[in-house]
Amino acid sequence: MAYPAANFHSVNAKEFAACVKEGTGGEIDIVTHPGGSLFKGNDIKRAVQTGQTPIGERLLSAHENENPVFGVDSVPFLANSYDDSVKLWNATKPELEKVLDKQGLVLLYSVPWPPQGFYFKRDVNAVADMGGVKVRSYNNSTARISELTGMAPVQIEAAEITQALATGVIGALITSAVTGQDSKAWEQLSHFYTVEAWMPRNHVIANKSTWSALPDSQKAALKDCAAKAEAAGVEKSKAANQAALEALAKNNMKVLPPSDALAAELRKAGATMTDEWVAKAGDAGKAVVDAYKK
Ligand code: PCA
Repeated sequence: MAYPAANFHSVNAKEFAACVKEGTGGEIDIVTHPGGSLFKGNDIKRAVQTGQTPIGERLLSAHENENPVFGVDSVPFLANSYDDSVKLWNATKPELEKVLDKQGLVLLYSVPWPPQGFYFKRDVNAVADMGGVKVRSYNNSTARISELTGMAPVQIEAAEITQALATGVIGALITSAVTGQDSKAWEQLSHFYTVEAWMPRNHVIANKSTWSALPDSQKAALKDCAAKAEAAGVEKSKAANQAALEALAKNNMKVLPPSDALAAELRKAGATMTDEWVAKAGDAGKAVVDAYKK
């Protein structure tokens, strides 16, 4: 796992592991390694595919280059509330499971991050104020919206944000209140704009060969614990978001919505990105969005 031990995704995964241990009478004992300590975020998917580790948690939108469906959760303003995130997820799941299966992966559960906002060192009231700022990116959408707003995206693991801010490698973030809190964003940044651009998801995925070799009773226990973790994860995400917004404010950050002018400019960039995504995602992508909008 790529995120810190106290992060709600990591806590949820630990509870999932405990559930699996109990449900299999101790036969499956999953040990979680948070903070990218076993594999860094960007290496986790490959490590699970190749069987270097049987199970892992990954933000699949970071692999949108492999298949556009991985990026559907990060299409700007498509699903930026918890209800819509769950709805989009239910519409996406059948297609995503197919894509993962072809890659030798089995989906266990998925949990959304809180809505994504923008962190800066100063007031930003329009896209013109962002020009030239080096901003940390974690997937295609963060990189593309940065380009469209004149910023310079730099791909950095979540575990390295604090250091990258301190050394001036980056001067802005696009992420949740939670990751801002996890990274002590207030040490270098002063403003959090609650843009609510999208809600990317972490997915817990297993190696297909490992999975296939399990007896049905163990598969059932894993599925049952996964369903529980998916439901609990949404609630944990909501609670963590509230707590993080409070923590940012308590550490003297300005937490505020974007100005109307900025919001309109970001919507425009979002519309461009939506067109780009629809064009590359083809019929499979259209089917997912149609199912979501039904
Ligand atoms: N935190 C993760 C992904 C989205 C989020 O809120 C990160 O910044 O890496």
